[in-house]
This record gives sequence, structure tokens and C-alpha cells, in this order.
Amino acid sequence: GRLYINRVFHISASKMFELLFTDSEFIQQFMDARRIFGFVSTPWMKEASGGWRRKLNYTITINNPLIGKFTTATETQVMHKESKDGLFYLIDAEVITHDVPYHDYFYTVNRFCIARISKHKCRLRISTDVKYNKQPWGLIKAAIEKNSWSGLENYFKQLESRLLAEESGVSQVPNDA
Ligand code: YK8
Repeated sequence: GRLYINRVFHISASKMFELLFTDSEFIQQFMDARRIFGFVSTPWMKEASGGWRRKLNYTITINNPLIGKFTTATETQVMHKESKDGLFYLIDAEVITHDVPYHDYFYTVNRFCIARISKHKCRLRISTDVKYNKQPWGLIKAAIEKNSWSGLENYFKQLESRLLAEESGVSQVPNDA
């Protein structure tokens, strides 16, 4: 796996959760900037195990002549039962892209950890794994990993820069960081 964000923000843990995991203005603007559209999500639903789960559907603009213009995606977010409102949130987000080459071979799991540091500070940690349903041929595996890591790196870099703008109270941020 890889670690993409690991830093302290001047944002409370509950506010960070609200920004990233509810239908917030912040996430809507971020999705707009990434040209991710047709966003539909279920509410967070409590599970028998004590955790929470929600499902998202959206379309991602790729615009790569070798891969395609768009892909639909399904994201399942699971908030583990160890999460404590305002203190600690542990969320695994499994993302399946349905319309890219070799889509039946792989998916991505993003792990978000939000931990309270003080009343107005939290640590956000985001790490990612590419997982396989079946083993692809070596060259295909290399192509999947190269494209996934670079796509995720770009995505989380922009997310980090928008969170930094949010923490400093800047409301207008450039579309590309
Ligand atoms: C979520 C992982 C892989 C996929 C893509 C696949 C190319 C396959 C190439 C062939 C296009 C928002 C990514 C980056 C699309 C974007 C996905 C995002 C960033 C040759 C094998 C979408 C987080 C997320 C998870 C996985 C990312 C895809 O919130 O390269």
C-alpha cells in the first residue's frame, strides 16, 4: 500500500468527517473540480456488527485516449465500530471502476483515519491499496498499478491542497493545484 496524506489540520475531527463524508459543499466543489459527476449516495446506515456503511455511485472523467473518456464507479464506505463521534473515525472506502480495461481484475481500497488532537485540530491519514480479484498477467498488473498510483496521487494531492485552503479560510481556490 501507499500513504498519501498524513498531517495535522486546524480543523476539528468532527468537521473533517463532515467535510469528507457527508454531502458537504466542500466535497461537492472538489468533485466538480475533478469532473466527477452524477454523484448519488445512500445515507450512512448502521450495521448489525456495530459499524456503519454507505454506498456511492458516480462517473469519473478520465480523458485518457488509451483508457477512455469516462468510467462509472461504485464506492462502498465502511466506518468501523471503533469510531467515536468527535474523537476518532476509521473508514475504508472500496472503489470499483466499471468501465476501464481489466476492470474485473482490480479495485482500490482507501483507508481514512481522522483522529482528534485538540478541540480545533485533527490528524488525517489516508492510505491506499490496489487489490486483485484474480491475478493478471505481469505487464497488465504493472499497467494497473502505474495508472492507479498516479491517479490516486494526483487526486489526494489536490484534496490536501483544498483542505489546506479550507483550514486557512480561503474560499476561492484555483481549479488545479
Ligand atoms: C475516489 C484507480 C484506477 C483508476 C484508473 C484506471 C486505469 C486502468 C488502466 C488500465 C483510471 C475518486 C482511477 C485512478 C480512477 C480514479 C479513482 C478515484 C481517484 C491500462 C489497466 C476516484 C477515489 C478513487 C479511487 C480509485 C481511482 C482509480 O474517491 O487509473
